[in-house]
Amino acid sequence: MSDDEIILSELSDEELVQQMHDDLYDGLKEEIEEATQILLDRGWAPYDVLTEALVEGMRIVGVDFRDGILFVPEVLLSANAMKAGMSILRPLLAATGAPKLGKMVIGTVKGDIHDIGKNLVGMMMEGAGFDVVDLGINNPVENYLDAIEREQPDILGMSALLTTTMPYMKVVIDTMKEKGIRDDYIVLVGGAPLNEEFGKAVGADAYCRDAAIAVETAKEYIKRKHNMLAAGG
Ligand code: B1M
Repeated sequence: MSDDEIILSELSDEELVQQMHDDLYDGLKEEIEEATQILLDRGWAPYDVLTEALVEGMRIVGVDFRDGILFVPEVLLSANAMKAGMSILRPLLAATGAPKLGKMVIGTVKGDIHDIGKNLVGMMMEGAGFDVVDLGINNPVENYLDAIEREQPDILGMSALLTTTMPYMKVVIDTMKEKGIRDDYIVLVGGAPLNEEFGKAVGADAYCRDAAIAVETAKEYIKRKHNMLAAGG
């Protein structure tokens, strides 16, 4: 059977999720949009659609990209399809009515144009009740500094997906230290090649493995900040 003959709405949930992995792999934006909507209409929680269908699909793309089976143009199509699905989920994830917890400025570091993970973190943070200011991709240190001065956030978030760009996080944090403003902000970092040790080494408050952990970590640090302020510290 060719893909054209598959009627997405007739597939079982399991088959549909499998089909979404295939469609993401093939960069089929409209199919991803349709299937995302079908799962939502069937009562799936937006977070489950996100993680089980879209993020898992992108993980599979990543494996074949690494192994030289997929190339940049194909992966760009996958990324576009993923973003189309995410844009359907975004308002649903953001509409939790959670009380405002704080503000985060987030951006991908200089030299790096990967933004799917960062966008996902932004969406989940919004959903948890944070205001999010997204600086986009390829941010030099000046962008972060301008944004924190302008926005006065509680949290600075940085994302990097390349081993060649992740050291730039240290440049940003060191510059904040030089200016004497490092301790005024909670600094959270994330991205596939990072780990906890790296987060500590660059002077971040915490490394966040995924978007859900970023939310938990942000809440935890905001709570600590409020407790310190209440104690007069
Ligand atoms: Co790129 N790429 N890519 N790529 N790409 C990777 C990262 C790679 C691991 C692929 C591979 O070889 N397996 C590899 C990096 C190897 C390395 O450095 N060790 C790689 C490479 C090599 C490259 C190029 C150099 C390829 C080339 O040109 N030859 C090039 C670099 C461009 C550049 O940035 N200068 C490149 C380009 C691209 C595309 C443009 C084609 C596209 C990006 C499109 C886009 O983002 N708009 C792309 C993609 C899609 C990927 C993979 C396949 C998928 C990334 C992704 O979106 N994952 C990726 C393979 C992989 O990661 N396994 C790969 C899904 C996303 C939900 O996960 O981003 O990890 P992730 O985010 C997670 C967590 O990491 C965390 O939470 C997120 C959600 O749970 N997180 C944070 C992320 N940021 C956070 C910030 C926080 C907290 C948590 O702040 C508080």
